[in-house]
Amino acid sequence: MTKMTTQDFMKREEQYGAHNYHPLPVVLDKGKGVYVWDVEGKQYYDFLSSYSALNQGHCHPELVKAMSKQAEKLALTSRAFYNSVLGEFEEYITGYFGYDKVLPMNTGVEADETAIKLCRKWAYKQKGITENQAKIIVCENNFHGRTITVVSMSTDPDARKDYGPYTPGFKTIPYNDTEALERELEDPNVAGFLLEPIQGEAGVIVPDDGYLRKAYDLCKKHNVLFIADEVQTGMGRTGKILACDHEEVRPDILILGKAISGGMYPVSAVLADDNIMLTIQPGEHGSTFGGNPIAAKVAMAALEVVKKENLAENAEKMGKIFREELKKIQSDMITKIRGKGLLNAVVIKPKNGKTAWDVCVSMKENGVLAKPTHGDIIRFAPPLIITEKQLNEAMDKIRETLSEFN
Ligand code: IF1
Repeated sequence: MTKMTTQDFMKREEQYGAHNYHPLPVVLDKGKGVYVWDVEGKQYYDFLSSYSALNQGHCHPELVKAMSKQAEKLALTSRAFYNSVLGEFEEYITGYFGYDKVLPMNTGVEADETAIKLCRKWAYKQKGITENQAKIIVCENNFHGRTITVVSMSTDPDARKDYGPYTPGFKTIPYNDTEALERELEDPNVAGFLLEPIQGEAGVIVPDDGYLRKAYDLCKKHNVLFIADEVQTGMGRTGKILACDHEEVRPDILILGKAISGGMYPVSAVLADDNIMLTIQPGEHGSTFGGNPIAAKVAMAALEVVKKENLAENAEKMGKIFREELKKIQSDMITKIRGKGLLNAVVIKPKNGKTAWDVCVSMKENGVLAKPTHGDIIRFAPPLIITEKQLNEAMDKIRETLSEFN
């Protein structure tokens, strides 16, 4: 049996897998901490962290242990029965974030869908909006996942084209624009405002200081729920446990995913207080795997690691160094640098026909993995455990890569 090459692995996926992604030409085989290795044994710095699901790093020993231990004991019960782990997780995570209750799901988009359902239930049963008239305000260039309802809120043609008919009940306003929000809030049928505290997929769009606080206050003034999607920005990524913490905003509905499990297992969650959460009664929402024992144990371990290893503080410190070092790079391809904590992005101007994609392929050759979004933006999001020494070494590789295009 001859050893398979990188090409062999890629060809096989091409042949048998749907073509809903265009991956960078690298085949990963192993991960540990901030590093991944490909099938040819080459080592890379992972500067994507699976879109910020791996804040704790690849295969964190605490998470592997939590997962394997529970997997040998009880993996799944469904919610038809109680189990000995779910309540422990519910008590832990509601205490961690300071909410009355949690509704556990699996993927980020399921948590967004759950938040939309909760918001609508609250609209009809608490706010008194007429049935089927509830509206939720979202922002242009949002990304909240890929189900039909969630892409119905999207303004990105790639995310929504040819998926109609779309779910009604959403109003779109520009991001980082509280006047536009205030105008929309005049409509008494508005039930919620759903946003990312920093827009990830749009290219790490950081709103003005005070935007979250002002938007929250406007929602409260109009009895509208402020719903924060912290699937990508949460778990320490932006230098605080939650991005909303930078402005001491406490969302009415908090949406978590990705790094809530440290990338070890699909776990997501929606947190809210009783007046919102109890609008859903038994039999009105659910999920086969939502809140399963493995998810519960892994999530508790992942949340613990964020605090025990001071990941938010490290993200704040390393993010500052990273942006400072990026700014020193002499390259006319870099037109913008932006971000918060270790969620950063660089806007790349094409040069001699070379684009952000070519920069990412060259960075891969030099041992750093990152991927462009929307063609010209490279997102840099390493695991939050990265040390200054590792950051500097990765920085040297990024610097070297850009100098190749000069
Ligand atoms: C892809 C990026 C995209 C998210 C926010 C909910 C979800 C996501 C703020 C849904 C998921 C992932 C999905 C993945 C690439 C990545 C992503 F923004 F992170 F870069 F696509 F926009 N809310 N983001 O970022 O969570 O259902 O995927 O668990 O779909 O290509 P999910």
